[in-house]
Amino acid sequence: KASYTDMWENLNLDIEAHEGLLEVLGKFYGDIYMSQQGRLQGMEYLDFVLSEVHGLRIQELVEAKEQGRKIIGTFCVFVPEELTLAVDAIQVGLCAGADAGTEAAETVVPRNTCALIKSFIGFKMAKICPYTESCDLIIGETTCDGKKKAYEAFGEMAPMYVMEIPQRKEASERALWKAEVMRYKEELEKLTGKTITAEALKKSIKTVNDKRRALQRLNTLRAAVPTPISGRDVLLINQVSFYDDPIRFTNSINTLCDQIEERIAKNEGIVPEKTPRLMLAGCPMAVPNWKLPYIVESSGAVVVSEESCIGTRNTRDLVDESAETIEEMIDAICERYMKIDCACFTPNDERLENIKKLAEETKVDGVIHYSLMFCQPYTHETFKVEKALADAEVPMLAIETDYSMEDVEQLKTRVEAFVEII
Ligand code: BJ8
Repeated sequence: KASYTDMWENLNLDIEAHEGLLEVLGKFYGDIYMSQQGRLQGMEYLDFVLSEVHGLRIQELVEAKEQGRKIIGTFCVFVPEELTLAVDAIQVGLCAGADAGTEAAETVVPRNTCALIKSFIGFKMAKICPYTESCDLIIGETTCDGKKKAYEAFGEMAPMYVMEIPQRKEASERALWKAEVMRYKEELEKLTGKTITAEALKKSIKTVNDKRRALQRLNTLRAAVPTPISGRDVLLINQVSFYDDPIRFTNSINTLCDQIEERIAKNEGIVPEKTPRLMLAGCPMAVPNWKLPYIVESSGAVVVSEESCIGTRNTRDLVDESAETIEEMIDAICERYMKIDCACFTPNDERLENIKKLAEETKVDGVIHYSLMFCQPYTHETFKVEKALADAEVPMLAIETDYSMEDVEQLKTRVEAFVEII
């Protein structure tokens, strides 16, 4: 503990504020996670990772930096981890899911900005995120207006690089995306002094695909009736996938999946067979935003799929592994990332098809569409998703909320009423 405090001081964290955050986080985790009955043994790994999320993992990053490796922070699943790994750098997600430093954040971005943006800015301004402070470069991206303008403010506080993300999927925009992927490659090479080789890129494509394959396996297994694992545990797994070492993470998730298979073979579930099954769809839930799954799972339902970037949007598609030259591999990477159905795209009809397909595959009784307050892209798509699901005769409840706990009771009442009618 003492050595961690030294490490946090060296990272220039506000030690007192950081202690406060860890305390709240620990309590929250105890209430939401440790209170669950019949959890799989493999979840102990996730509990350990989370308990050490500001400790051991940060120590690993510090040690990696001492060996000359670079740390890259990201806020969006559009940043190709394959390239980051190919220069032997480490990629970490910086999206934040807690109300912290909000007042400070509101001095540089408007109040009507979504909680996710205010949170990552607040974490930086309050000096409580050791990941942000460890980064050699932070990658922003021109997705929603809120984020792209916030990066202008954030760039005054941290080393930033912004990728241009297309908003449509025509040939001209695909060419733009390829140019941006190449520009990112050059930036990484400049930062690390390394040149990406075909061999390194092939290996990193496999590493990231393996991580996605493990998560796909998990998502396929949890579709069993009764579902073998809680939604909040799977959300945690998805959240940890943005912080942990990718190879270690993949191995742990595959071990967990082996245990899930045993559980399914015995027809055991984490909840009784008749428990209503729900999908959460919409905005990403960054760690420690466990509010909605907890509400759902204490209202007599279980979450069996997350249609979100901290969920299937990030794991559904793989990069084609048959490419041999760097040029072919870059094309394969570009193609895979252009399949992302973020609400920042217009039109974005693939998302509707993907939601209907996932609802069917995971045998849900209903969908909760989740938008963060002031998130224009996802709140707009609420209407379209509702219509598409109505056509497929799947009931939907639309929820708009933020990170505060003030509306928990009110949300619980709405979720309970929804669970009763489905
Ligand atoms: S690819 S979803 S990770 S942009 S909630 S900040 S959209 S106002 S997070 Fe996202 Fe990339 Fe898209 Fe995925 Fe803006 Fe909405 Fe806030 Fe959001």
